Amino acid sequence: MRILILGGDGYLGWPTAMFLSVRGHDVCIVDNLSKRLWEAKIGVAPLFHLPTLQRRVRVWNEQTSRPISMRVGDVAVNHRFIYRVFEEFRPDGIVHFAEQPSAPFSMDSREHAYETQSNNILGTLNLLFAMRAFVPDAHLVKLGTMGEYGTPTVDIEEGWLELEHNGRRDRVPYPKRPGSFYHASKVADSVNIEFACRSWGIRATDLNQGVVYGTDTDETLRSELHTSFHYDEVFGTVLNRFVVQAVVGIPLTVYGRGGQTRGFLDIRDTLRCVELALSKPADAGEFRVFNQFTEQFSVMDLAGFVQRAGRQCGLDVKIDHVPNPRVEKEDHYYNAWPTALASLGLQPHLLTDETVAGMIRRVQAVRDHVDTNVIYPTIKWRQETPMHAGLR
Ligand code: NAD
Ligand code: USQ
Repeated sequence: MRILILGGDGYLGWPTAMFLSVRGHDVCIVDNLSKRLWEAKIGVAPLFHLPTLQRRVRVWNEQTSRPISMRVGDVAVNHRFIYRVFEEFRPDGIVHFAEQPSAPFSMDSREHAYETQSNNILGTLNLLFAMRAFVPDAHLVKLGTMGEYGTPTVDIEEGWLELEHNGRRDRVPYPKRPGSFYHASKVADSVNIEFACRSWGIRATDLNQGVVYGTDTDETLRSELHTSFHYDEVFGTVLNRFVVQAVVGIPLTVYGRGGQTRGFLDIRDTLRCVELALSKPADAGEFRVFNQFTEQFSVMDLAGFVQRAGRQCGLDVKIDHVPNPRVEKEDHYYNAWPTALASLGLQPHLLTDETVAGMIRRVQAVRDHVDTNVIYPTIKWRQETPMHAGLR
């Protein structure tokens, strides 16, 4: 299959590109390197030194018989660029990771909320028009988020809800209640993609993915091919952050009471889920939604894993309940199911103390690279960050 990976320089995009290449697909990466610019602007860096995208692709192509191609360009602001890529590469499958992925980033100022929404929503819009113009039969696999649903007091379905109202029935998109301007951008994407499927007959799978954890996949363990792993307050996800905090001896930053419950998955399962979605494309005109996570945990559950695994690694891990910078429920009902991916055959890597101990050992090897100044949360959902107060 000819597969275009948009956002192929990122934490998930780069391992996915290598994973699909190994499995015999013809892979082309597109990225505008904006993540590297955002990192530089706010003063954070991935934990493992990241070679340029050009170098990683060169190293991969030298080491394997399955060359990956790449194009540097912007999906959101340059529709001519993305049209050209579609016209020349003619993908069968498009995996769309190319968005600003951080909730805190989207909440720290008007400027970053605007940048997040324009980048994410308009990028997806350009993509839909490119598909219609050049590959109307191709399959879009779009990375959405479980955070589109929020934390309702009823069960979360997979994208759609059978509704009975005043004696009539309908199948409607599941109600959304995003928890940040970032999560809201994903809701807008879903609305636009569903509309394009209904109107133009496009095939799409919206992967409502939970929070990803993990340092490595089989391919990233090769020299110079690791991925962009973050632990800072902006781009680090919770378990990845906790592992790094444990290694450098900072008490785990549990926000508030820590009863916040989410769906989680191992980075290796992200790759497999994308592959499964690509292998069984949506029908023409179908907007298919998969909940992409493997287990539900509360933040305190995760802190428990890190404490136990830390003990195995000789670390005395403490927990700190820091004031919650976000507006979110800290103790709530949460019941969602990842039924579709399981029925396609996903065999998940479930979280164990050993998985976390493995992450701890990997981080211990680069302990000196950790910048402890970027860990504590400063971006508050209710207040403007002082750094950005002047940027209105
Ligand atoms: P990432 O920031 O590491 O990767 C995104 C990549 O897209 C970056 O390399 C960036 O430079 C590129 N990009 C952004 N805007 C672009 C544009 N306009 N044109 C071209 N390239 C652009 O993020 P990630 O953690 O790998 O997440 C990938 C996707 O998965 C995102 O859409 C994110 O919202 C979604 N997601 C991530 C997680 C998670 O826990 N990491 C969970 C659920 C969903
Ligand atoms: N949290 C802590 N302490 C921390 C960091 C986070 O208690 O140090 C809590 C948060 O308050 C939240 C939960 O952990 O309740 C998850 O936070 P997160 O930063 O790991 O995840 P989130 O902001 O939701 O975003 C991440 C990815 C995003 C993806 C989303 C999936 O950055 O790209 O869309 O996970 S989901 O959460 O299912 O929407």
